[in-house]
Amino acid sequence: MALQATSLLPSAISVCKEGKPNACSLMDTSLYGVSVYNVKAEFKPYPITSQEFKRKISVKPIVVQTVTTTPEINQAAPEAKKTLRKGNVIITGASSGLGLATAKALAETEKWHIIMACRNFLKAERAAKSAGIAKENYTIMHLELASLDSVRQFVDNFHRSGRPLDVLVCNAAVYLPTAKEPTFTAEGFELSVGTNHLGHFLLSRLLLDDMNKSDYPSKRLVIVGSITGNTNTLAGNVPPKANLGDLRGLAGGLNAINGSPMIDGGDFDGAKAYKDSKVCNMLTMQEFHRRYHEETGITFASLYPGCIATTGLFREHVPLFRLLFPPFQKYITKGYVSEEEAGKRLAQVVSEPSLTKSGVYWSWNKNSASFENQLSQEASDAEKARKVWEISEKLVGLA
Ligand code: NDP
Ligand code: PMR
Repeated sequence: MALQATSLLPSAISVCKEGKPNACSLMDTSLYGVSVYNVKAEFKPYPITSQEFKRKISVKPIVVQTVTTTPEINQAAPEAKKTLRKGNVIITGASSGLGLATAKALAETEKWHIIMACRNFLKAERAAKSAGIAKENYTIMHLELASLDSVRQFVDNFHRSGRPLDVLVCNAAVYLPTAKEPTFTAEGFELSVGTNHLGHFLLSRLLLDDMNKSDYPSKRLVIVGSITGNTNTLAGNVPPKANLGDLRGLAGGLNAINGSPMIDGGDFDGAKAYKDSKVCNMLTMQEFHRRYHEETGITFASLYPGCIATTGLFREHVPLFRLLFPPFQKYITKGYVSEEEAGKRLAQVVSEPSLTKSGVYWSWNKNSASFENQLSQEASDAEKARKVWEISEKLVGLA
């Protein structure tokens, strides 16, 4: 978590005092020789429980404070204009699993600079090192998606870095299948939908204009979806099934005080909340496409990368599940894919010249060839997508 990471940072990084933004200094620093953009979060790490949330809502807003480095600008010199500059891609949750594997795959091409947007700075740094990503190919920037203040702070820090933005990959996610009670983001949204959907919704809305302004030949916004949110598949029919209902819980703010922590207004179910969040991810991608593709030329895409049964996504699951899930997927469903292979798939959606079609949900067949997949009825419901968009923009303070 941010607190853990920042408390271990070198003393060269100054720490701001709460409520005293002027006490924050802008200074040049590095960790292990890599440029870092670090946000010091003074608040309690997320998630927060129902009781803590009830106490919190009467308290003053959370202040996220920042320490940044001198921007590392990577714009091509005018005389070098003819050579395609390196693309800049932000990947959320690049500290493990699919995000890390994608960062590695893109870095290996030497054509991309990866901004690893992560909540745990040291974990991200260790992950990048152990994946062998060369230090000139990545920058770590702090992002806690379970806090909208942190999302805004991340965007400010990114702007201060002076980099153009060419591709944004919304990849980070939490899955809480064994939780008995809901936990909440800083603003009091149920944690899975708050992190996986609302955090990314605000992030991508705030960064859309950056992609629009980029001079890169192919600008893309990729939001990672999943088969388990699609009830037109066997995997999507394993209970509890995704179902956003009439969105009454979302409209009520997804907290247990005004109503329900679930989008459909039902009782809390962690596995369903995750699947619902993935439906929101896929609907959001399509709504972006409808609203902005023609105007901006940005490619909006989602994907199911395959069942990457070994990732940290299942960390909260019971040990027996973690033991049996990989062989079950490898030998029974045959849906298993390694982190490396899944990373290559997502890297294709980021950079392959043949995958520029917008509004598509990509999947791969047994020979690892990509194809445009069919979303479930709910995950392709345009009216629902519009409503999710409109409610979400109110919840994140954009409307
Ligand atoms: P991992 O748990 O390995 O990766 C998730 C990443 O998200 C981690 O880097 C994690 O950070 C980060 N993260 C979680 N919460 C936050 C937060 N509040 N703020 C910032 N970052 C956060 O899982 P996967 O690699 O499997 O998942 C990546 C994506 O792939 C997800 O969108 C998931 O839904 C999707 N997916 C996964 C499948 C699978 O089979 N594994 C199948 C289909 C889709 P940290 O390292 O600090 O915990
Ligand atoms: Mg599933 C082709 C069959 C298939 C595929 C591709 C997946 C993917 N799963 C399949 C089938 C089944 N699963 C069947 C028949 C069962 C009942 C035994 C089953 C069960 C199951 C569980 C309990 N599967 C799961 C879980 C989880 O907790 C995972 C989950 O839902 O996470 C949200 C999961 C998954 N199965 C998948 C994939 C990709 C996941 C996890 C990740 C995700 O969707 O993001």
